[in-house]
Amino acid sequence: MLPKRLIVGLISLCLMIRCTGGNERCGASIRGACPPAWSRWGDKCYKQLSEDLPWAEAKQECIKMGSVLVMPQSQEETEFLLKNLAPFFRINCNDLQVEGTWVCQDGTTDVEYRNWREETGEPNNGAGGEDCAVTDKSGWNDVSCEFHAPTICKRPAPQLHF
Ligand SMILES: [Ca+2]
Ligand SMILES: [Ca+2]
Repeated sequence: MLPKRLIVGLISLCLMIRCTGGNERCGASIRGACPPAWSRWGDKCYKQLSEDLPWAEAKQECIKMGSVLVMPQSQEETEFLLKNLAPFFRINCNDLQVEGTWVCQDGTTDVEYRNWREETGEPNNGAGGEDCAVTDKSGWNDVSCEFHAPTICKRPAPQLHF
C-alpha cells in the first residue's frame, strides 16, 4: 500500500496532459509549489501584503508581484483566505463606473459570485461614497476605495513543463 503522504502528494500535483492529436507529440505539465511565503489553495497561490492599501494601490502592488488583487470565485475560496491569511480583506469588486452596478474581476475574468452582508443592507453606498468592497466571515461590505484595507494577491501556481 502506498504511504498516505505520497497519495496526498500525488493528488495535490494536479497533473495535466496536453496532446494535440495525430502524430503531434504530447506534452505534460504540472503545477509546482507556490513561491516562498505564498499559500496554496487548489492551483492558486496567495499572499497578503505587509501594508494595508487603498484599492488602486492594492491593485498596482499585486501587479508588481506578477499577480492580481484577489477576487474569490466561491465561498470555499473565501473561507480558505479568511482562515489562513486575513480575517477580512479587500476584494477586486467595484461600482465606480455605474453606481450600483458591481463589476467583480478575478484578473480579467468576470466573477458572478456575490456574498453581500444582508443584515446591514450591503451594498448600502454609505455616505454616498462606497464604491469598493471588503469581505469578512459575515459577508461583503462596500467601503470607500480610499480605505486602507488588508490586501491579498493571487496568482496561478507555477506551471512546470516536461
Ligand atoms: Ca457605490
Ligand atoms: Ca457599506
